[in-house]
Amino acid sequence: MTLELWTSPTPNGWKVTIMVEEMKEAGVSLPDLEMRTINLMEGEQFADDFTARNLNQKIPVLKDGERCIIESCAILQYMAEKYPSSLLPLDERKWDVLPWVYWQAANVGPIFGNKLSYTRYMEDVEDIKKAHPIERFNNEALRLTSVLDKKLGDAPFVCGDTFTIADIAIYPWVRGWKWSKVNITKWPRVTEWVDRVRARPGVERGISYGVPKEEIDKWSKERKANYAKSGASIASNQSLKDSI
Ligand SMILES: N[C@@H](CCC(=O)N[C@@H](CS)C(=O)NCC(=O)O)C(=O)O
Repeated sequence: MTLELWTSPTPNGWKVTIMVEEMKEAGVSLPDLEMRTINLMEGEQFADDFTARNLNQKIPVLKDGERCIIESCAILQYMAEKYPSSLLPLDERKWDVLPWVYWQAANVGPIFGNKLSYTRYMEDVEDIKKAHPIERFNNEALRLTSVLDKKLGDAPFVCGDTFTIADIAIYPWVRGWKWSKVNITKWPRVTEWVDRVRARPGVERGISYGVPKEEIDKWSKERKANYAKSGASIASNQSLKDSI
């Protein structure tokens, strides 16, 4: 049965495309995968066909038969459990990994995401109104980076010697530190981990989804402007409704 992934080239979207490519690297034979890029700037996430798959109207969403799985980290866990590999142990050792996937979903994504929004996407908001959220989200992003540094210790990956879905969940937000202006360079173990994860062929293919090869790590001016425009349309209060 074909898997259908509706996604976009964004940090939450890249988690799943990295997962797909890392599963291939781990020797999993996946069913056919049909990918559809959702244009967030055009508001395709609010269309009826998208809402039927994800009431929360956000990418990514995976459809497997009649089941739609929403939330990037739930998709990582779903795929890891359905197609076993080294990316998640399925015995009790999974509890060394899953809490760090939840940690990402509850902390790293929202905090780095909010920092990014206030730093890059809210040009129309006066600086004085942005100062407090920028400071707060920046400080919390730095605190989370220091937690990641401690968790890594001297190990190559978040949960020890093996690359797992915890690395896949955390990496896409942390790798964008220059774009979100969260200065992680005080923690060399974190920057080395970013480089180590980036060097994996599966990660390279996963993050190149929707991005030309020469722009994977260094966006052109046009791409930056496009992301800023798309981010601004998402960050604007117009897209916040009190019902769907
Ligand atoms: N917690 C969700 C967050 C999903 C999310 O915020 N996706 C963004 C793109 S990275 C989105 O679809 N934004 C569109 C919008 O807010 O209208 C997950 O991890 O899947």
